[in-house]
Amino acid sequence: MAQRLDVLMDLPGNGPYPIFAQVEGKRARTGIVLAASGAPVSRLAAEAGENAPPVDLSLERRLEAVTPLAPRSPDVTHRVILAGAMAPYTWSLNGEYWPNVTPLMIDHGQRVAIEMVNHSMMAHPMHLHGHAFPGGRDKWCPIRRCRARYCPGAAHEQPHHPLSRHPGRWAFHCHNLYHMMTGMVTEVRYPEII
Ligand SMILES: [Cu+2]
Repeated sequence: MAQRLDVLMDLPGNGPYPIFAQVEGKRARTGIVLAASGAPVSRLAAEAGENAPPVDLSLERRLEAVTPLAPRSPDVTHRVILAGAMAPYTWSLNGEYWPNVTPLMIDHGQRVAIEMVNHSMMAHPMHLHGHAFPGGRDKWCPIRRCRARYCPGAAHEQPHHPLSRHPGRWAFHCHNLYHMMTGMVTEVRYPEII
């Protein structure tokens, strides 16, 4: 949920090449068909043959940047604990619930690492407004994306390095809106913004 990838690829021939997105744990799917003009496109089933497996980080683990994306080590690191449960149905960042939160302060021009540790049993597609996660120099998430998914029970920490260059007050929240509505929102703030 709430993931987006920008992908550039070369396709041989005229197609068609169906690109599906399948619902986690279900057969339902949607998608697009890439095909050259005039190429035959046949009708495709609305459901896949099998349920999609649980989403994990196995794809991210296979990805590797051709060249390092982060030009330097982070200047500052913020750690964010993702927590919550089904009963009571509340979800928090660093034990805080919006709007009673402590902003993550960053300075203009800094390279910032946000280490997210998921202490809950749910995945959380974390979304930072106004910035991108270009990834680090290591294999973790070396792709440019605007959201980062954090899977349940993740003991690992994944550093991301959004470059701070857009002064303001920016929402940083779980993109499962039903989590966000219970308070799973914090703020990334530049000091010049009062
Ligand atoms: Cu969430």
